[in-house]
Amino acid sequence: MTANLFEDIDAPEPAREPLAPGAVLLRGFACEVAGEILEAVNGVLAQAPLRHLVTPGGYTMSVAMSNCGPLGWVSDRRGYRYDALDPLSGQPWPAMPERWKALAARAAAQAGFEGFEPDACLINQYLPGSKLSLHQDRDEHDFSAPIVSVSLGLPAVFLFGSERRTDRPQRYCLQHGDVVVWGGASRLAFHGVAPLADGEHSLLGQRRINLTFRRAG
Ligand code: MD6
Ligand code: FE
Repeated sequence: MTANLFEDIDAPEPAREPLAPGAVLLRGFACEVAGEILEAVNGVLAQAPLRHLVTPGGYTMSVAMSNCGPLGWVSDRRGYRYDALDPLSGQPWPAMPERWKALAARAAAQAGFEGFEPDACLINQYLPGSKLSLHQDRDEHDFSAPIVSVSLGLPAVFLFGSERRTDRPQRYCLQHGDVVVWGGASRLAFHGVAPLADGEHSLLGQRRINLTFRRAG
């Protein structure tokens, strides 16, 4: 078989930027399906609206959140946890679209985590000024599964440190369509999002939407 230079150009390997052992940034991985994802986001949010959760310490988060899938991440004065019911409605969270699960599994596989089956998808909305303080994702039962994070809309500065809160984090600009996969040795790394800068995105306006897929139960 002759090598075809043009085939390589037509079907490039996604750019894979290692952030740390077990953590990979897949640039533009979700670009092609972004429009379709956003339509489904609107459907989910019509059933389970965005809301500002209160932390156990009594602060109201600047990021607005909702969930879909069998489990949803919630926070209130009693703590952080996953719950099968939306506390606003008392109803189960909306179903996770099959196409989202497939995208998350493909991204995880690209990063070396085969067989990822998310049971929770946290939807985060950032407006200019919204931020997420450094934290670890540690409310899931099983840390062997990675987390897959899809960024849409305005760009954000993602802070990524180590398992020690005191280590100064690295900064990465996450653009529309970028996907971060996070697991293995990095599963408990501290991370956060710097205050969102003003801007206008052609599909999302003055917003950033982030989807994080988890195996929580
Ligand atoms: C965000 N993401 O990007 C917030 N957590 O809006 C997260 O907190 C996060 O991107 C675990 C793994 C990847 C993430
Ligand atoms: Fe997180």
